[in-house]
Amino acid sequence: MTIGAVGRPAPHVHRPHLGTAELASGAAWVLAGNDTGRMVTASPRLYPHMWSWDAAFIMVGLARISVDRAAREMETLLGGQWSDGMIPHIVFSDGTGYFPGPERWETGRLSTAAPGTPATSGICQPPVHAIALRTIVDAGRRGSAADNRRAEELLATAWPRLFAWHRWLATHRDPLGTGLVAITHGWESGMDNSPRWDSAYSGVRPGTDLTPYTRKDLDKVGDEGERPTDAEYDRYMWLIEEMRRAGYRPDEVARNGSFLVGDVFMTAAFALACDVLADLGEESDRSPEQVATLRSWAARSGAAVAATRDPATGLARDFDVRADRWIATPTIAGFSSLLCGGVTPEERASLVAALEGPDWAGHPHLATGALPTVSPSAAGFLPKQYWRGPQWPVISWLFTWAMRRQGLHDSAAGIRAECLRLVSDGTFAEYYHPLTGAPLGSLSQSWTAAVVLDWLNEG
Ligand code: 2M8
Repeated sequence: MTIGAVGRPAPHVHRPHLGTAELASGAAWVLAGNDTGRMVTASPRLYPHMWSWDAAFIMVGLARISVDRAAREMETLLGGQWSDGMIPHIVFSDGTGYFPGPERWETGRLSTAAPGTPATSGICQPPVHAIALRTIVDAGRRGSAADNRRAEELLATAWPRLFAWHRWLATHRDPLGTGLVAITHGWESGMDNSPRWDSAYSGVRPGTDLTPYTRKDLDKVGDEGERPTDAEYDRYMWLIEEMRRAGYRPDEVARNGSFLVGDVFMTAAFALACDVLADLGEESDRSPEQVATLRSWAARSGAAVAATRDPATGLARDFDVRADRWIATPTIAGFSSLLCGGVTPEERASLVAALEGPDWAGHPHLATGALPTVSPSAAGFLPKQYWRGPQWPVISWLFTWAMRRQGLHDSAAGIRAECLRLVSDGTFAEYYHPLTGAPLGSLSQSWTAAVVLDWLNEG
């Protein structure tokens, strides 16, 4: 094992350790506190709106409290869906204090597909929503007659909307024609400043006519070392500027935008979600053709992830379409095949061994074995910087959920136990310092509370 940026063992830090009942009530309290009635915002101060993939994980937690409240969250999200099928990455509340807000995106004015209300952003995020629908339907079937009815009603209305969303991705985000889903902005990956995107962002050159802006995130996160840099923000804003000029037309953005990367994690989430949506479709007598289409997208995208495998490490790699080159940075996305399958049993076993091994969750200096976002052995590992190393409980949850579907119960149980140890301080942080277990970013982050609640309520 090589030791990169991590050259020292974790300092011993004393943190509170809540019991199961206290942790569960704390998680429910966070979700209630962030609930505006119309949506559970991603966090109280830093993110006062609804984010697409946060909302999906939040629904998973809400389904443990109230099927109706979880169903309403899905309805709010789908209320922001564009007429072409895209689910935007933000559905804005009336809250202020977040940049870029609706006045920077102006999707209602510039795009023919965006709704006038609610105001939304003009990009998307990983398509994990079918997983949320699955968990709401399951909670309904376990619950009262009223819960069951509510969940089945939601299934009937949401299923075609999610099918349209998946069709949008299959149609507009497959530039190579292989099933590898591409993103047009690093924010679409959900892993905003992951080192996965560094080389692709080096090709994004903000124009001198970039409209000036003021960041608002640094007012809320005291230590700016936990957030992306100003240079990164300039590029984020420039890509939005390009999209505005293209009227957010998806094919034009994919053809001409400065950033286009085949994202293995997004692709794996898509493949998994297609299968989940197909299962739900079969159970509810949806069109057999649409179910078959979902299965074929799942198989194609699962195979596309497997085909990116780095022969040297066995990890999946993103592909920079603009620069025509592989991106082999060792991040958690390298394990994407564990989300969607499509690899041989031997390849899967070696991925699990690597994930649990000394370069990842089994690194001897980690405070807990929750999944780090970058290998602690890698030179680019930055333990407190956002998507460049910290542990995000929601990512561990997604892996455990998907790994169980593939029969990897022991590994999933191990990750769950380590994550619960990490979050037992009750802060429900956005992300955690892998070497000390210290909470970082926003506290009372909804998706952290939601996945903890789900884990704690597992039968
Ligand atoms: C973070 O992203 C937003 C931009 O979308 C931001 O930093 O302003 C990411 O962690 C993203 O994955 C997440 O959905 C969002 C809200 O929690 O915050």
